[in-house]
Amino acid sequence: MKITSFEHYKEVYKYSVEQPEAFWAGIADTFKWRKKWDKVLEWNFKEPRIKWFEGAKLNITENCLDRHLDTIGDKAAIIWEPNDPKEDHRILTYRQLHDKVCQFAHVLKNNGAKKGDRICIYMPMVPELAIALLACARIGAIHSVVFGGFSAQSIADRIQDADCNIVITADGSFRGNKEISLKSIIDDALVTCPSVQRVIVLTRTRTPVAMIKGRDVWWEDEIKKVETQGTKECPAEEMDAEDMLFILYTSGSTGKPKGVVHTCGGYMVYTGFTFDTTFQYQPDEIYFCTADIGWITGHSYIVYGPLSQGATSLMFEGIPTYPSPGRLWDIVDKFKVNIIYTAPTAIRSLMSFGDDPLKAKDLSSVTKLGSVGEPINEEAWHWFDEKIGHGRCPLVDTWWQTENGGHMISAIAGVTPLKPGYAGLPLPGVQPVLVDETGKVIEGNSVSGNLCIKFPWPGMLRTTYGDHERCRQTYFAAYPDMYFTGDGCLRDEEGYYRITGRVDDVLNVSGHRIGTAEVENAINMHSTVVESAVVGYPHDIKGQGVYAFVVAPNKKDDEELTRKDIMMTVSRIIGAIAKPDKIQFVSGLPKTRSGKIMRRILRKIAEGDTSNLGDVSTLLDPAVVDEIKAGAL
Ligand code: 6R9
Repeated sequence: MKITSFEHYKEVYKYSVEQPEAFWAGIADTFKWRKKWDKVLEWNFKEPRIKWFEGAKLNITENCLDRHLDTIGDKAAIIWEPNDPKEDHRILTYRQLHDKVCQFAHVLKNNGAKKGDRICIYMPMVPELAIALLACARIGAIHSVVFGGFSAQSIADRIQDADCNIVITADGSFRGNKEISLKSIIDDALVTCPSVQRVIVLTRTRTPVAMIKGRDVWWEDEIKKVETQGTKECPAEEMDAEDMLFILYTSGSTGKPKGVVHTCGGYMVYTGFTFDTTFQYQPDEIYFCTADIGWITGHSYIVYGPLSQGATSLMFEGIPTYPSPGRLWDIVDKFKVNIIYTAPTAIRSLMSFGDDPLKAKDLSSVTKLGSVGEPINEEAWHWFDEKIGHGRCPLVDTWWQTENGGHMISAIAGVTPLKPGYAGLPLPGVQPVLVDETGKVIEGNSVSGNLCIKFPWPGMLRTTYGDHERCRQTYFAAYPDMYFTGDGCLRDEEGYYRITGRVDDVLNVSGHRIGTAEVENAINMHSTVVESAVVGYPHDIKGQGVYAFVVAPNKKDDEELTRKDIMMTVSRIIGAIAKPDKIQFVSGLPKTRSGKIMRRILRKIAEGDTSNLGDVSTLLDPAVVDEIKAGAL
């Protein structure tokens, strides 16, 4: 939706709140439906039960592919830049992408996939990853993408939770100067996953892999079979608006990640609408989102949102600093990128190399900038704005979550005012509220509290896979009739929102959500560890670092080695992304008489702020605090 001015935004926002059903029906009308809805919205946040566009029939891939063929069939849908700049880039037009998705949809069918099946995807950032997602959606199978940085154990947990019958992977992946053997990690995972009947393996790194007879097949061989069959078109499965589109696992305050469920109709409408609105996408623009498809940002803003809007989405296999810290800018220069959407952690990392990597790079094509994943500090905001946007590009700070499906609070590029450090105003249709500890809604401006949303939006999660009660407990039980985000937030004198970070036990490390309980469980698996407590601390590049206090009385003399062993344990159990940055061995943890760990104290110590630890009188053994303070890293 093109919003032309701040005044226009205010009008649209008002209408979207006063007549949400009419507003969203109007947006939904811009999509292609096999059959329109009987009812726009039915909801209660008690159970919760949320249905958007009930009775409507569609297939999201007809919106992302087929409907563009007559108009922009030859436009680039995906531009792919490989990890190694010496390798050729690839361009897939909408027509080519459509054909490849149809072809791979046939591969899935030939391998027994049916509507409603859950399919796990563990792949590098190559176009075939987008093709795999879309092919699942084409036949009505539910994809569950697992980020390439997760361990075999994490993959196994996710496959078992969703009872997947097919895995799509690759021999390996290239990331920077590293080569990761994805298939062998899958092999380890599958030892405990009897539900998996078939593994489809794409060739990427040509590293040797074990191919198990009757279970494993090569992607390329299967494509050849489809070619010999001569089947080209693959009619899209007709889906109900409320049928599941995908599951994506995310961390919360408890140990086990939850499978967030998104559905076909609402998610399509919401990601398409927010992509178009936030970035004010123009038909000839090249849009570059640096996220990985393994996270929600990649799902919504590399694949579904941009493609449903007929955009050109640039996809990058590697990392911003390889082979040099100017790589991202080389890519922007090479493809004359217009819109860059990235994360504060990447900005801070690139900032640390100074201005040299920017020399001789032509960034004049850039018109809009976006940030996502964590609060953006002002220094990073200004650097991005000045050095990359040359002070003439709107920089939108988009706040949202896996559970939200798409942008919730964000400036609209070139339309609503920008405030460094602020996500800004809610997008049309989004109704944020701040509540205090007792659940009372805090009215007015210049206030802060816990951020909730009081009215449904089409992109919101419907359940957590296989455990609806957990969904209710986590998001809808803290405050009656509201969705609780888990974030703290400030609303300034003008009504602009500034997200201050999580108020629960969830860390945000380099924009990745990590539950402290998850990391503690992994650390506690190490044989010499008795117990542990994990907190976050401010980290220059990552935003937050992981600080672990560990009780391991019988550890080996070599503390450094034990630290490494613990790191290795966490890598094996969760993945390298969750490795603690600091491990402090302590003789005991500060606990209350009822046995609760006082994290508040540990957080302060980890932050290096030990001057005022607050009331420690309820502690079982206050002396332990002095010891921990003295040994702080
Ligand atoms: C999209 C995504 C969600 C959590 C969220 C919040 C933090 C994301 C932010 C932001 C401040 C922003 N977060 N965007 N905080 N400003 N622009 O990142 O989803 O991985 O589920 O993380 O990330 O704390 O609750 P997800």
